[in-house]
Amino acid sequence: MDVVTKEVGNLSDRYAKDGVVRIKGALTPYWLNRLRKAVDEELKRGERYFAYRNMRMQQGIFRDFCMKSGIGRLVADLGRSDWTSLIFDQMFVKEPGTRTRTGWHTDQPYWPIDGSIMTTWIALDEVDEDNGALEFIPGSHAWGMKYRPFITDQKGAFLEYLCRDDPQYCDMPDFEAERCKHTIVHWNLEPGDLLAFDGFIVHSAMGNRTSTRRRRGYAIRFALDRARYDPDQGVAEWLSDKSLAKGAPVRSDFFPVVFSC
Ligand SMILES: O=C(O)CCC(=O)C(=O)O
Repeated sequence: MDVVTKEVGNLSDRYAKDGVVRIKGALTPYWLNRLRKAVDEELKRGERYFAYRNMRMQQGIFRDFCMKSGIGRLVADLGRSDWTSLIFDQMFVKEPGTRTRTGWHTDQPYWPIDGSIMTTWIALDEVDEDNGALEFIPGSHAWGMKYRPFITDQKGAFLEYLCRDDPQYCDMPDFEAERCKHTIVHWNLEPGDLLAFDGFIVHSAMGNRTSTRRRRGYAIRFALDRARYDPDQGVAEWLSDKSLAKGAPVRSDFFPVVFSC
């Protein structure tokens, strides 16, 4: 059963330029309902905000969605890639009253992959500025900056930098303090809408200041054909794949191809 109810159309140009686009109504009710249930089941583990990841490794709804729903074709079309492979999936649930903003960051410096990664972030609830909308600086994916990874507290606020002496990284400016210097965008989302964004785009997520409206998001990270394995980059040991040489395209048993044209 296909995930998308719409074609990508001319969004590819915008994705290449801005590094982020929204696709309204991307999910069919079939997948939306199944993913919502699967997320609620997963939440029973009671982990911290960032810890719900790699659910795709187990048989079940998450894996089926990643591999069989048709989302790989959407990613390849949008990213103008001949194929796409699955890096990992992750869910982000901001409970009512979680006022902490997820700090401004870029994703890819955490991972051993250079070149193009696309995240699809799927809204499983209504999302807006009150309950944790994601914010982006369009075009920042093309600045050529590799910002230093950092660790955060349980809710996503900055704690301290990692890899302090590694010259491939530079420190991230305080984007929150200098908001007025940048164009910052966010979208209000309906359940089933999808944000697609580049692994190097500068982004953040607002806090959830509501008392009743949980915000569930399901994020999947895909490599495009221009991505290259780089074991010298990143801090996520759990993404290391000894079968890939430095510079190899990111496709293997561990990073399975989801779609190929
Ligand atoms: O959903 C969130 O709260 C943060 C998501 C995010 O930063 C990401 O997917 O890279």
